[in-house]
Amino acid sequence: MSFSKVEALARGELESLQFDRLGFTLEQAFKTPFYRGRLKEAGIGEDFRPGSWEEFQRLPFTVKDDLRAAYPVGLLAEPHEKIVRLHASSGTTGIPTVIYHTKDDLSSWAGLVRRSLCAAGAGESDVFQNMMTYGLFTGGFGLHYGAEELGMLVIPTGAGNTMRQFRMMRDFKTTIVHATPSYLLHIHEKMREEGIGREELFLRKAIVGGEPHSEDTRRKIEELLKIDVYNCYGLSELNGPGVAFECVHKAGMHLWEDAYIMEIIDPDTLLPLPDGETGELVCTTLQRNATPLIRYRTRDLTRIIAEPCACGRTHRRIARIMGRSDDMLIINGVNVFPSQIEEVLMRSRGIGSNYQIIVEKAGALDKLTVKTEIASSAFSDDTRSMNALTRYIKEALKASISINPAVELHEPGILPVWEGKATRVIDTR
Ligand code: DLL
Repeated sequence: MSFSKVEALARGELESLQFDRLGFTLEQAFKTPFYRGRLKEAGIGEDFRPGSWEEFQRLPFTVKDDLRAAYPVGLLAEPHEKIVRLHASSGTTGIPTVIYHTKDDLSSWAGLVRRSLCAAGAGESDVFQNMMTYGLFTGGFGLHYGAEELGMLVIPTGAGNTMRQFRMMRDFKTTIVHATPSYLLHIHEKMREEGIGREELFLRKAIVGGEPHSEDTRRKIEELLKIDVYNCYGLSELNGPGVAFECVHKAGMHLWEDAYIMEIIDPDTLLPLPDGETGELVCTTLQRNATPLIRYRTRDLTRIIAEPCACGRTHRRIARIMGRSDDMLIINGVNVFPSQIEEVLMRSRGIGSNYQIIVEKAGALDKLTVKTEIASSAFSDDTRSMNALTRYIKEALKASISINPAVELHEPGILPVWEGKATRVIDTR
């Protein structure tokens, strides 16, 4: 066994560690303007320390919109001098959600990632090529430091520039890559197109995450690229990648329960569901100084696998994410809310009120097309002015959602009209 004692604590010990650390989280939470108000509203005093799961459930939930409302510093529990980094992700409107980190926060995150990579069979002789975007998105930086801590040689290529990725993989004998599943499929297509043989590469494993994918997709990547693929789950609000990770048995992802309390709730009644039933994953942070989160509703649908795992780790697993309980789209790993697109269209002069958002597969990648009607007053046969309007919408969308959509403008009255609830999003992936 090559894992630390905390990964194999007996259930009772793990739970008492959780309750201890929950005390710390509540202490931190009371330092933030947001939770001071929210906990007071819920009748929770500063000395409240749950001693049972029933008591724990008295704590209120936190949702993404709360983070938005608390922007920029309402959820900050530490003085400015202690903060060394922040990450942000898109919200339902232009206001991002922001998570701050102290040095200790980054170090515990790196520790979780290190153990995750170990669980997937990575070691210090591996060469790790990180094909996830480095930036406000947590995919790049998230695995980077844990991979270094494990002692791997880390190549921070970031996303895209596929020909350069090949060169790096070949010249530095990359053995493990980290990417979205769709990018790995794209890599395979590109290899075929460019005549790059599998034998030129030294790959043995891939870590995939950041977007939903099925067991069939995993199998397809494994067969096409002849590598061993591991699922990695996370979200920026809970650090990023490394919240839950598959071990070599690939039978669900161990969610690190010394760092998070996990619950599965019914998204309608908000009541907890028993292990094995599918519902929404809710997590409470246990080790975070700068931005503690209490009962954060991830909107991701999954179930808890409580049976012991053959690897010997006692942290319970979650099943592959089955979907979301909100309307967030994940397009090539980037989170997009339909409301962000609507907002751009509705504030653009010359655009009518009917539109459609089409998400489909184009090869291995996702393609986003925004079809919108032109306002009757603005419609003209002059292609130059219509092209300028298309360009304007494209750029405004790119600025808002960080991805480049195809934009189609239509004459008024062309797109389907909805009598009831409009189906704006057509996702055929
Ligand atoms: O996607 C963090 C991440 C990066 C995880 C790289 C793994 C690898 P966000 O941009 O905040 O953070 O998006 C989080 O992406 O709530 C899920 O809906 C989805 N997601 C992330 N990983 C998986 C996965 C990063 N393995 C949202 N399977 C989450 C299915 C996933 N969905």
